[in-house]
Amino acid sequence: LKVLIAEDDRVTRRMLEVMLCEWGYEVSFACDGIGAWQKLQEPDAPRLALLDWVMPGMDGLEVCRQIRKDAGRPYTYILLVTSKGDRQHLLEGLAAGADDYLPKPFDVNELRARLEVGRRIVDLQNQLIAAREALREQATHDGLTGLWNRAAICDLLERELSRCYRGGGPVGVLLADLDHFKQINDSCGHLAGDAVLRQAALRMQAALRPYDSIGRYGGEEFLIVLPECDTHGAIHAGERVRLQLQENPLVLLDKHLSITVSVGAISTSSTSGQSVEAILRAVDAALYRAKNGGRNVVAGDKETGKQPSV
Ligand code: GH3
Ligand code: MG
Ligand code: MG
Ligand code: MG
Repeated sequence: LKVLIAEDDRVTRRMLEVMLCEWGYEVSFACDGIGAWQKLQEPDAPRLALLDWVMPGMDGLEVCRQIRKDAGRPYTYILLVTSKGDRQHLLEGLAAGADDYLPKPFDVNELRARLEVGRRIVDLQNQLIAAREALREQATHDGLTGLWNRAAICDLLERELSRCYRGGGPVGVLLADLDHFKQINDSCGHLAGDAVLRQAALRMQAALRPYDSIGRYGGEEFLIVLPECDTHGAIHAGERVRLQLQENPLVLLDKHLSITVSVGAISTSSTSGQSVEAILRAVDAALYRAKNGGRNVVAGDKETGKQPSV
């Protein structure tokens, strides 16, 4: 664990360095408050800080206050180490945002024990951050394919649409549905079906541009949002998705398995000012036409007509 030692006295700094290194901490230094403040704002800053109170420039108390103002960052555990040992100063230090307070001269074992307390708090917060990230991932991603889930891709579509209607470029929308997928489940089993879904999802994602988004809209249906994409571009992107599957058979238990996809492809450039619901209805209708057109087909808007590709 990284620890910042902010101490203007060279001898004390050196003494702390030797001890902390021996206890297994990775040490960095500041000789004054401003240096400490800067070090604690760096991207991979120490999460544990030993601050002296009296330092030139900015004192330890001011450093505490500044750090506590910055609520967006991971928590920094601060141990104030100072010759101001009376109760009044202790209260002032804690009020400024210090977590703990150790008067000089200090007992070496006490310093070590108090640093361990700080380490526990930092570890605890790391666990909380990891749990929060895992929850966020679960809330927005599909567990099977790792793509955006339905709620997340619909949110994304809504954001893109409002950007578009505020004067941005058109948004293309694809709805891709695997053809005769039920047969795979029926003949190879549900687990094999899951594996096919995962592989098909990766294939489709690979056919898109980095700033396009794909989510699992339903069982074997995928919604794709294409920023800055007109009707022609949407059909073109749909073709890329379709060909990606047609030309790269999936591998299942060492056997090749051909699977195709039907795609509805529309864009706001031909359906302006519509709600998310209307856009979803339009792309669903286009998908329906693709299925009726024989499957393994991309179909566009009613206005642009069916665009059979095989
Ligand atoms: P079509 O070409 O008309 O789209 O035919 P289809 O068989 O693909 O479509 P249908 O809607 O009849 O069947 C979809 C199947 O997808 C039925 C359902 O059991 C299966 N399915 C949905 N979600 C999952 C899943 O998470 N895993 C697996 N293995 N199968 C799923
Ligand atoms: Mg299907
Ligand atoms: Mg179906
Ligand atoms: Mg379906």
